[in-house]
Amino acid sequence: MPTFEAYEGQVPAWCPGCGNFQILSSLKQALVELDIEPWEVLLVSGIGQSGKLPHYMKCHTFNGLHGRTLPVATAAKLANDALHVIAVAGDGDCYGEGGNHFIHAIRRNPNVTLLVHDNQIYGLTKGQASPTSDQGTRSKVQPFGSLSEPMNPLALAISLDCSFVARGFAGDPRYLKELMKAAISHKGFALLDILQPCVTFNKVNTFKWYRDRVYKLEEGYDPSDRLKAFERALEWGERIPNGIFFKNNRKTLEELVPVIREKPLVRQKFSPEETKRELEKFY
Ligand SMILES: Cc1ncc(C[n+]2csc(CCOP(=O)(O)OP(=O)(O)O)c2C)c(N)n1
Ligand code: SF4
Repeated sequence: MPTFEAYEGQVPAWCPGCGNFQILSSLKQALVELDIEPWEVLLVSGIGQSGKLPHYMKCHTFNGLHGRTLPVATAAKLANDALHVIAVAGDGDCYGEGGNHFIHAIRRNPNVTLLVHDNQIYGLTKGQASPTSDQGTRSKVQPFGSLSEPMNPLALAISLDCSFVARGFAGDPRYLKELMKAAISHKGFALLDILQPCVTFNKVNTFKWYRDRVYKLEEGYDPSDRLKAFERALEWGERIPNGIFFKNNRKTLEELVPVIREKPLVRQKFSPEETKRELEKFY
């Protein structure tokens, strides 16, 4: 049986009170409750405060370039489908720098879990407006307020028929842990967007601001109804729904790629001589 302590990594360097702490503890607890051992997990991240999360856990980890979380996670899953591959990203990291990868990972549908620490701000680089910042968000580099419309990652994911689309809140770690368990257990690409207060740079979307607005999708809500899911994903403002918005059963990328359908790459015979011979045909 895995333990919470077995997953403990370095001491976090986040600001005291940051919403990232609850995301970290919820993830460890979710993995323990799913009976997944640390050596069965690969955590992939890009750059940012969210990108540091793998440093604070003990399991396989890969910390890559800003915005490049998903291509790395997809490749790792194709190479070794025995691993639970979990990609973590910030809203800037995933929806800004990595926006194109976000769209195409949804289309490809690898069996990867994506956790987005959505603090509606670029945290590590000191609070510039991000793709999910509300229009009018003021910062040192947006003194007149952000001019752009915010992006709605859930609505975008649903419009692309994403296999699993959910939203959680760092201020409700118990429910967040349950959503993480559902996302990790889902077969196919799973997006869990997590409302994560940045206590240092985002003075609007605070724990209290979210607590006053966040509510759970009602019992009996049907996550297979794509149009209804889209409608609920558009709800933002005085009331912000949390829960599993949408789910479907598409074939995963691993099931579709002919060369790995039977056996993942790590379990296939590798012959450097044969590879050389094949490559020489293209010289
Ligand atoms: C291609 C590229 N562009 C910009 C940067 C600079 N940069 C590093 S971290 C960061 C912001 C991270 O914000 P976000 O992804 O929202 O994550 P957070 O820190 O809020 O968790 C930026 C712009 C970079 N490292 N690489
Ligand atoms: S700057 Fe914001 S996101 Fe980064 S550690 Fe501090 S509170 Fe968290």
